[in-house]
Parts: sequence; C-alpha cells; structure tokens
Amino acid sequence: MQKILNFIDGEFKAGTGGEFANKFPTTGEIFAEVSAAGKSDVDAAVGAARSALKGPWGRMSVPERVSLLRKLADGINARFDEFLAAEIRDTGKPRSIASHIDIPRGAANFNVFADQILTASTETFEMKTPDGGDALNYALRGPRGVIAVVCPWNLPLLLMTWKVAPALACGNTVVVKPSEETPATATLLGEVMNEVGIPRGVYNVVHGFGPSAAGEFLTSHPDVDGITFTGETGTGEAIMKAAANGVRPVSLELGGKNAGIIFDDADIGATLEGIGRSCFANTGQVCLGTERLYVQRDIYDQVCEGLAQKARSYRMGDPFDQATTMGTVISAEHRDKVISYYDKARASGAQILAGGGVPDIKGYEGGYWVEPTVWTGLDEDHPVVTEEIFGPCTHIRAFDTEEEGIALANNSPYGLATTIWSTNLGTAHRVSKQIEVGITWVNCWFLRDLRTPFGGSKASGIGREGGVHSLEFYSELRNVCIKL
Ligand code: NAD
Ligand code: 6OD
Repeated sequence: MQKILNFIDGEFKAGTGGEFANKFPTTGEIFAEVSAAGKSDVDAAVGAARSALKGPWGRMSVPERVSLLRKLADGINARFDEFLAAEIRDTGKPRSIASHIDIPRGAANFNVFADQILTASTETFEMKTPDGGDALNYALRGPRGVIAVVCPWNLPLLLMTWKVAPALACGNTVVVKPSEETPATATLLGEVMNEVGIPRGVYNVVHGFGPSAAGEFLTSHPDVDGITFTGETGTGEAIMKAAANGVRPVSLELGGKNAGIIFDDADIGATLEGIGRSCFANTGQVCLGTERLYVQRDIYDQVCEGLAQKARSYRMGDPFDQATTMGTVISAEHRDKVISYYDKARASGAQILAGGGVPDIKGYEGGYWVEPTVWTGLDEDHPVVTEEIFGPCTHIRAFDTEEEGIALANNSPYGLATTIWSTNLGTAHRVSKQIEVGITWVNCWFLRDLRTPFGGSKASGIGREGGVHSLEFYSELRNVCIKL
C-alpha cells in the first residue's frame, strides 16, 4: 500500500495525527494511506517556513527566484505522467481532462508568476515639504511572510499552484494543506521542489482534515502571516474567523451558483457546446460551472433538447482510457449529496430532461457515479435552484426580456461567474455590466488569461487573484519617505 507523507522542511515525514485512507473514486478501492499531521507537525511546518524566510530564500534576488520557478514548471512537465496518474487516482477525473487542464496549468502557473514578478513595479511620488524642500516617496515590495494555502479537491494541482506560485514569486514561504481527498500531487510537488533546489522549508505540506485537524491547526496558527483559501463558502467563513485572531489577511475563492444566460440570437451550435461544457465538465465539479440556465423563450425548447442530448452523450468508465469523457464525483459522501438534490428535484415534480439518477457502469460498480442531469419546472426558490450542488446538473428556465434574464441571474447570494451567449455585441456589453459576479464569459466559458482578476462577488469570495492582483495579496508594500 502506498504511503503519502507530510513534507516538512524538505523531508517526507509521518505525522502524529494518525492515518486515513485515500480511495480511487472510480472503484472505491483504498490505494494509499495518508499520514495526517497533528498539531506538533503543523507547528514544525510553520517553524520551517519561518526559518526559511530568514535563510537563503529570504536573501535571494528576484531573478534567482524566477529561475527556480521556471525550473519548477519544467520539473512538473518532466514528470508529467506521474502527476497525471496521481491526479487521476485521487479524483477519478478522466485523462482527457487532467492531461489538458490540471497538469499543464499546474506547471504553467509557475511560469506565469515568474513573468509577473519580473515586471512588477511599485509607485514613487515626489512631493514638496512644508519648508519648500523636496521629498521622495517610494514603495518597497516584500513578502508577507509565512502563507497558509488551503485547497479543495476539484482541481488539486491547478488550484494549489495557482496560490503557491505567486506566493513564492513574491518571496513568501508556504505551508499547504491539500484536501484530504486529494493529497497526492501536492506531495509529489515536494519531490520536485527538492530536485530543482528550492531551499528547505520554503514549501511544506501538511495532510489531514479541516475542523479540529490540520486545516484548523494551520489557519489558527499564530505564526502564519496570511491565509489563502479555495473551497466552500461555509469553510471560508470559519477561516475568516480564525484569521481575525492576529488580524491576518485572507484571500477567499469560494462557492457559486452560477447562471448561464442564452439570448435568442445566440449561435446555437457553439452555445450548446460551450454551455454543455460549463454544466458537465469535471463531472460538474468546477466552481465556475453553470447550475442555473436562463434561456430566451424563442429558443428554449431547442436548448432544452440540445442540452439533454449533450448530457446523454458522455462516456463514463475507466478514467485512464483516453475515450472516457466523464468520471465519477470525488467521494461516496459527495455522490450522496448530489443524489439528495436529484431526489429533491424529483419529489418536487421537476421535469427531468436527462439523467436524474445513478448509472450502472459495468466493471466499476464501487465507483461514485452520478448521471449528468437536466431539469426544468422548479421554482426559483427551490434548493436545487438556489444551493450549490457541485455536480453535473443544471436547471433550465425560460425568460422573455433582457431585464428579466438579468434579474433572474442576479437573484443569488453567490456572485462567482456567469456565461452569456448572444451574437449581439450591445446585448453582451449591457448584460455583462449588470451581472453581479467577479467573472463574466461571453460566448465562451473558462477561457483563462492568467493576468486577469479572478475571484467572486457577494458570498463567492473576498479579493482577486491572477496577474498583479495575486502580487498584491502575496506581497507587503512598505512606503519609504525621504526628505531630500
Ligand atoms: P471545503 O471547503 O470542504 O474544503 C476545502 C479545504 O478546506 C480542504 O482542504 C479542507 O480540509 C479544508 N477545511 C475544511 N474545514 C476547515 C476548517 N474549519 N479550517 C481550515 N480548513 C478547513 O471545499 P471542497 O469540498 O474541498 O471544495 C469544493 C468547494 O470549493 C465548492 O464550494 C467550490 O465552489 C469551491 N471552489 C471554489 C473555487 C473558486 O475559485 N471560487 C475553486 C474551486 C472550488
Ligand atoms: O483557472 C483558475 O485559475 C482557477 N482558479 C479556476 C478555478 C476553478 C474552480 O473550480
């Protein structure tokens, strides 16, 4: 049985928090034992990160750090197949997704933030002093210090390096707490850190659960200087409370209940392809995914039929098989949660256009399968329409006017992402401006330029990461005022 260990101060170490099983979601079989970090291990990881700040890492120039970041990207690519296999085993996601999104982006994040820090500037202001003399202000960019990085399971390497790369670019050290469901790629990255010569203590990984475990030990640790978190809104609230002790800054990328809006002048073929991906990709386990779909009445029937067909078109099975297009969800617990919404929809009389249950996948009966599902007919205040399900499902409703479409989309406590489909540029601009979310895609979905601000409005988060916005969070600016 494979053992997954914590990575502390450059070494793989068993934790004092016991062990927990890591399962292959496609079969439900245990394939690894993960060693959980106890409080003393988290103390050691934070201590190592603190010492590294004062060591060679803290003395490195930006170009030296940049050179190491590029080596990290190369190091992931050099072991691409190992990262790929580890991610597939942990998540059950198909190779077709992990090889195109998770692992390439896991590597690219390091190059993107290497570029970003090389061109990062700070402000200078000249001023007059009260006695008519001159003074000069300039800001120095330095690291915040030790950053806690707490991650979810849906895009494990991608979302972890999305935070670790800019944190290291800015000269911080990190302690990562991967999701208990997906510990493998964060651990493997520890090997790459050592291979490319990242000084010990710069990157640490502690494994375990959240409440009263590694997650909470880390986020409530008094020697952590900042916390960056991606996960559920409720967890974000708990982390924000922990961060209040000691007034530590937080960056929170949280949940969503994203709307898609399709206007009757949309290119139907392209729309069905794009919206289908936004509903079902990664078995619906993408925070940016569309779980509410509003369609202008003239094309409503066509979209319902087209999306139902799309839902039925997925091929489920062995995620290592290139032909598989949909995997399981992450765990039995998550399958039960998704299915509980499927049951609620049925009980409330939803019209089920596709799916709605658990498929029978021959040879993989122990896996956590759910059917891609499309409903209509539920009220806007039904839990299926208001709560984040995080499964391959969406509810469709017709609208008549632009104002109505906008109002329906905005009727949510969340504000992460929207996707708008129209061939009218005026419609696209007007609607984008009125939608209360952090990220709007028009005639596309999850098309990423990593320099752009990324994050959620309302209950979907605090702060923006990406490009210079990441640098803002992961660095501390200190103004110097010199009277000349
Ligand atoms: P989660 O909130 O359950 O867990 C995320 C991480 O937090 C895990 O590592 C977990 O162990 C840890 N954790 C849990 N409780 C904690 C606590 N009290 N203190 C410290 N750490 C704690 O989320 P998940 O189920 O892993 O991921 C799915 C969620 O993530 C969805 O809501 C999804 O929308 C969201 N998400 C958001 C984004 C975004 O960019 N906005 C991206 C991906 C996922
Ligand atoms: O692309 C990214 O940088 C990003 N943070 C994606 C988040 C996806 C959510 O599931």
